[in-house]
Amino acid sequence: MTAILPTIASPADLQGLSDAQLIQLAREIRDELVRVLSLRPAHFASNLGVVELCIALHQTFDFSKDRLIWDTGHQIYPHKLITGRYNEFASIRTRGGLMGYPNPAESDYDLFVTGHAGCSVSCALGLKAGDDLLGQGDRHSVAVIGDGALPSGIVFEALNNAGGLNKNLLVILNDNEMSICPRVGALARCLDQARLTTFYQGSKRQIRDLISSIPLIGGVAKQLLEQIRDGLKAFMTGGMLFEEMGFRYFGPIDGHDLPTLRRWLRDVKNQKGPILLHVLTRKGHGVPEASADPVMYHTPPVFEKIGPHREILSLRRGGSKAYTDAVSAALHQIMQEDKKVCVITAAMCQGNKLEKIRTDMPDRFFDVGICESHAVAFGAGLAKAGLRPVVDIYSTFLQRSFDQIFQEVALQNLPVVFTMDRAGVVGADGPTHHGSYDIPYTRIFPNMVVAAPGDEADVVPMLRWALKHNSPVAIRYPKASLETVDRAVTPIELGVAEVHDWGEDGVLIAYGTLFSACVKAAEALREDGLSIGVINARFCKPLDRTTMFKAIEELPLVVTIEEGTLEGGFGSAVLEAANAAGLETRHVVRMGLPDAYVEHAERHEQLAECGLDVAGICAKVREALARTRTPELERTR
Ligand SMILES: Cc1ncc(C[n+]2csc(CCOP(=O)(O)OP(=O)(O)O)c2C)c(N)n1
Repeated sequence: MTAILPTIASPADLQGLSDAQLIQLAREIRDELVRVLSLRPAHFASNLGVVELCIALHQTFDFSKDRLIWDTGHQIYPHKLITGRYNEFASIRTRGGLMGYPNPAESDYDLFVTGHAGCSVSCALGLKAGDDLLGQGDRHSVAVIGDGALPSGIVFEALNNAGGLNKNLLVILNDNEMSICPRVGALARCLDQARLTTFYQGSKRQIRDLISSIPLIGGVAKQLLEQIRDGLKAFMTGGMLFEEMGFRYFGPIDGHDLPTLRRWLRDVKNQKGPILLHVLTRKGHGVPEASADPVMYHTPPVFEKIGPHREILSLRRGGSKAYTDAVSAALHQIMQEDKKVCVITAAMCQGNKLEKIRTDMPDRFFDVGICESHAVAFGAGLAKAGLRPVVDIYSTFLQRSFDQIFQEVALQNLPVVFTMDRAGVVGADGPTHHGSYDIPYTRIFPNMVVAAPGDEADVVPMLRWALKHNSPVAIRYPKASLETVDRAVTPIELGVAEVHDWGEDGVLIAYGTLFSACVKAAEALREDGLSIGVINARFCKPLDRTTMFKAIEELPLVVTIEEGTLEGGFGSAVLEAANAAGLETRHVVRMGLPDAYVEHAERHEQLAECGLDVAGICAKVREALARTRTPELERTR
């Protein structure tokens, strides 16, 4: 049989294909997903689940002019495969290769670079309103959103706005009953109810047929029948919520049946006003192990495949322990000891490795869904009630809660602990997922304590310390394997840095887990005959002014190092404090993430690219010393 997928240069090539050929194409797309994604961790089950939906959408609409937004964007691989990127697909999530998310730089079929959940309906509605204003009202606008992303607050803001504007907008609810973990909350129950009532489609058609088959009734009688129909429809489907918000609700329909999908898409395509089409899919569809365990196969480790039915032989699990493991284990231990400690996750139980806490202490474990803003305000409520909440959210997703960190937590000075995982560069997920900005966005608020463990040895004491402290504390740590710097660890004290080594030619002040790279760099520089000290800063706020100022006043070179943006970060905090104290700071050099988006690649490649590996730190010290030792500078010092 000749392969079809390699012949699809653009969605236009789908048009001449028969149903049998389209079913073959779906099979080939799944085979390609299995082939490439067995080689590296990537979003797997979600992509397997949307193959038919993706084909049907591209057959029904012309997205070279119509608008298509995949919410979050992690399920965009089939779309990439049929929008001209088949030949590059094997490069996905590698340095210089395709991004694992939508990327307009790759294709006109991708409209926004995304990776955070919940904005599809807003963006699709904005595009529709913009196109209408610019006289391009014939462009259709479609948002595809999962049932995991649906409960995000912003989605309801968008639905509300769309219902009010009454724009022609198609929202496709891709309901696979899963977020990364099983979906949670009341909306989940509402969608479950809709699943149970698939007979509704038939009933509706029967009622519609009945209405149109009674030509003699008109006016009031017809209106009455229509009202009964609408009432029945809402009652039977769980679609009531959407109907109340001004959407017309259709479905639920089978999202793996191509002809059905196409028929419904064609049907709703030219209807007026906001439409919600409820599509039922199965995460991991087509790979038995993935559909049986969609949590594991959301982003599985490297795996081996066999057989005609894509059975997965084995997963390469394991690997070294990460900071996430250390934090979740410490939290578990502390929660066993102190019944006031609670943990809140925003749909990242698996990513944050909180499963054991969820099982062992379900009453103090809260998965609020992909609702980071709510998670923080909810944590504030718990704290106000007298509990000790830990809000465990990735640095990048906590950005969603900026205002709640300010108002509900910092302004009230409530003892909420933020554990900010994935702070720093994260590797293959790329710019949407790097935790680049948490230092600036937490350190600007009065009352906040902003801290970072220097290594594994700091993790437990810092967390214990934070949970005894009576104001908000934000603790950051990266997506990295645990490292320990060999030393006599000093106790955690508010605003006190740990001086590992003082040095004569200069000092490296590490904020966070680059501490270990700094120690290695100092050792390497010793071979150049340089005496470079290392300080484990531990706190960005309050800053250890005594130690920082002593270093600045006494040493010829001070290098601050952080795995966060240089704009407003730890180095900036040091410079601001030194400036306020009237210190000379020309020999203070800052190292961190650039004022640019760091592309997807392996984490070690990104660190090297940003000069934040051992070689980069050494190079910076040599370069800075060469500069500070020029006669010109010597004179002015
Ligand atoms: C703001 C935000 N929080 C958390 C995540 C992490 N995340 C990625 S995909 C996902 C689940 C999405 O579920 P759903 O929308 O139902 O899509 P599915 O994977 O089931 O197709 C989560 C929680 C994210 N991308 N963005």
